[in-house]
Order: sequence, then structure tokens, then C-alpha cells
Amino acid sequence: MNDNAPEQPAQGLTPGGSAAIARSGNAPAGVPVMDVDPFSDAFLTDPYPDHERMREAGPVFWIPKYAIYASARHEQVRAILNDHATYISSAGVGLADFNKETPFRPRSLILEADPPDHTRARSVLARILSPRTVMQVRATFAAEAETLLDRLVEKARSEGEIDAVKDLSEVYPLKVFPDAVGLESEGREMLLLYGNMIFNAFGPRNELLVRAAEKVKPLTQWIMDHCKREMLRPGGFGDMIYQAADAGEISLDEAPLLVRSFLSAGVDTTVNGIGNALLCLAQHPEQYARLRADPSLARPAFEEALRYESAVQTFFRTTSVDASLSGITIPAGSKVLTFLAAANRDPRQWPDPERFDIERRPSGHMAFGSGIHGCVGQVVARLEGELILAGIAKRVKSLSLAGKPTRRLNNTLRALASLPLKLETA
Ligand code: PQP
Repeated sequence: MNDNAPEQPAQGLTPGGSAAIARSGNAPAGVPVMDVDPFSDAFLTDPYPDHERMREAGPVFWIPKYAIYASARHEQVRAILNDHATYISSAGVGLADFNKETPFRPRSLILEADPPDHTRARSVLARILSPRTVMQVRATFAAEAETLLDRLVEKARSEGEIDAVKDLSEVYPLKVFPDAVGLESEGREMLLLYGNMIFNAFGPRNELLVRAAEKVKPLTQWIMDHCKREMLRPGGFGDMIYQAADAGEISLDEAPLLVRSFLSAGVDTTVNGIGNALLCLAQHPEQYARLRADPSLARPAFEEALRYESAVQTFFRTTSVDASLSGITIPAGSKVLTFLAAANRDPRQWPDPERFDIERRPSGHMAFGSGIHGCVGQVVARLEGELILAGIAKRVKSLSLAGKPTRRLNNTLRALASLPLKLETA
């Protein structure tokens, strides 16, 4: 029996579903069992009480609903992510096991790869997204933040409030990152729908994924068209991938797939990183007051928001061999779910983890992952977060909720649909 088996196959998509049917839900002996569905609406709406139960259950536990191993503690999540030979990515970093079923799209050359394939792709992207290269877009990113925030303050003055999601956290990443990649302006909103689909597809084939996937065909076509060299502004991040192909670092047919990684990963992540940070600050006025008094806290404040409300909540790995973790044997070929966001509030790692404290300097948080797959875009992500928070701190005396924020539930992302804010301006 499998209550996760959908009645109808989702069009053009099979992640999660068939794998869940094939797996047995029998708990392995000696492993704590957690009867949770980390992809249910209730869990995704407020994951934190369940995170605590999971951390307390043990260093590693079993989730019968999906027949997977999982960890919610910092030490084990970090250990898993840092042992890429045992816990591989090439079988997919979602629930679907690529060794048992075909990925719903050609697999990513960086996210869903192991060394040595991963190493080549990674070194190209790491150079393009390095502190050195990103420094060259800083002035442009800063100017765009200023322009947008000036407009926003005007809007807040005339209308009394803003929606920090529709007016800010979606607008800014959708402008600066695709500009840096060298993508045309027309049709960019597609990236939000595509991101929503991609991050849902790391979970099971539940309602969230089926609904996101209904729109997938036209999206996929648009994305693949815009990965072509002639669609990308010369000198942008996208074109730089083709230059790496010219230099023989990757092949010419790998280039569009690496551009696809930019388009998959570069918007919905920072949209929610920024949205979550603004929510944290609105909910903790005393913390906003400290940022307001010292805008140089923008960067550490963004970092603490990543720890406290991690935009990317989970990732899977798959064991390549029988693994042993904190005394528990995980057989080869098992899916292992890492709860990044739960590790980020593990009291074994963080003093007073439930406290949002912008001066904490939470180094070692798992919001960007860890190890060889640790976020290659983190320099860009931090830049965007810092510029928005610093720009707000300069203009806004205080922020407060003007209504109840609403969530956009996603199998992987902690995402907001709306965030009504009142801005008291100078
Ligand atoms: C969190 C790569 C990275 C980035 C891809 C891909 C998709 C998503 C992400 C997740 N990602 N930050 O398709 O290569």
C-alpha cells in the first residue's frame, strides 16, 4: 500500500511517485521512526515544531511514508554533506532515485553530479561566480537596489504599505541576476514559475508538484531556448560559460545545460532569502533598530536570517555504499534527507537557537549547504541580501507588518506569497 501513489501520472513528469511505490516502508531495526510527512501542507506551513521532534528522535531516523533515512541535527547533516563519496548527488538530490527512474529533465551537470564530472562544471561556475567576478557587478547591483528602494519608499508614502514580496523580493533578484547572466527582459517572470517547479520537484509527486508541473512544458521550452549562446549578452555570466567551452574546459553541448543551472538556481533562492530576511526583521523590531542604527550590520543580518529561516530547507543524498552514521547502518542505495533548516536551529550547535540575533555571526550554518556542493552562488546571494537590507536601513526608520503574511508552500523552499509591510520613512 502506498498512500502517496497519485491517481494520475503528472504530465511529462515522474519524480518521486513511482520510486515511492517501489520502496518498502518497513522500518530498519534499531532506527528511530518519525511518522512525519515533511512535504505536507501542515509541515511546510510551520516546520519548526516537527524539526525539534526530529532532532530529539536521534542523530538519524527513518521516515516510513517515503522509506527514507533522514537527519535534522547539525553534526550529522554536516557530516553527510562533507562525505560526497558515500553520500552521492548523481542519483538526484531530491526524493526521486535516478538509478531507478529517469530524471524528469536532463540531469544538472553540477547539482546532480559527482566528481570527476562535477569538478569540471564546478570549477567553471566557481570562477564565474567568484568574489573577483562578482565584484565587477557590485556597482550595478547597488545602483539597481537604490533605484528600486527609492521607488518603493515613494510607494509606501503614497499608499501606506507595500507588498515586500511582489514589490521587492521578487523584483530585485529578477532584475539583477538575469541582467548579469545576460538574459533579455521579455518573459523573465518565467524564471519564478520555473524555480517553483524545480524546487517542488525535489520532493514527492504531491499536489504541490503536480500543480507546479502543469505549466512545465511551455516553461521548459522557454528556458532551453534562452540557454543558447545567441540569446545571451556577450560578456555576461551566461556567455562566460560558452567562453569556457571555447577554451575546452567543458564541451559545447554542456554549455546550455550549465546556463540552465543559472536559470534554475539564481532567482527563486534569493527571492526567498530576501523575503524571509524582511519577515524576520519585521517580526523582530528591536533587531531592525540595531540594523537601522548601523547599516553595516546588513551582511551579518542577512546571514542570520538565512540561519533562522533557511530559503532552501532540505536536500537529499543517496548512499553509494553501506554507510555508518552515529552507529546506524544505512544500506547502499538509500535516500537520505538532510534537514538544513533544522540543523540551523540545533541547540547542540547554537546557543539560544530560536533567537533571531543579527549580531550572532552564525558561521557554519547549513543554509548554503556544505562540502563540495556548497552553494557556488553564495557570493551573489549575499551581495543581493546585503544591498537590499543596507538600502532599507538607510531609508526606513521602522518596519512593521501591515497584515498577515501568506506562504507559498513549496516542497523545498521556505517561500512567501505576500508580505504586507508598513514602512516608516525619515
Ligand atoms: C539551491 C542548481 C542549483 C541553488 C541546477 C540547480 C538547481 C538548483 C540549485 C539550489 N540550487 N541553490 O538545476 O543545476
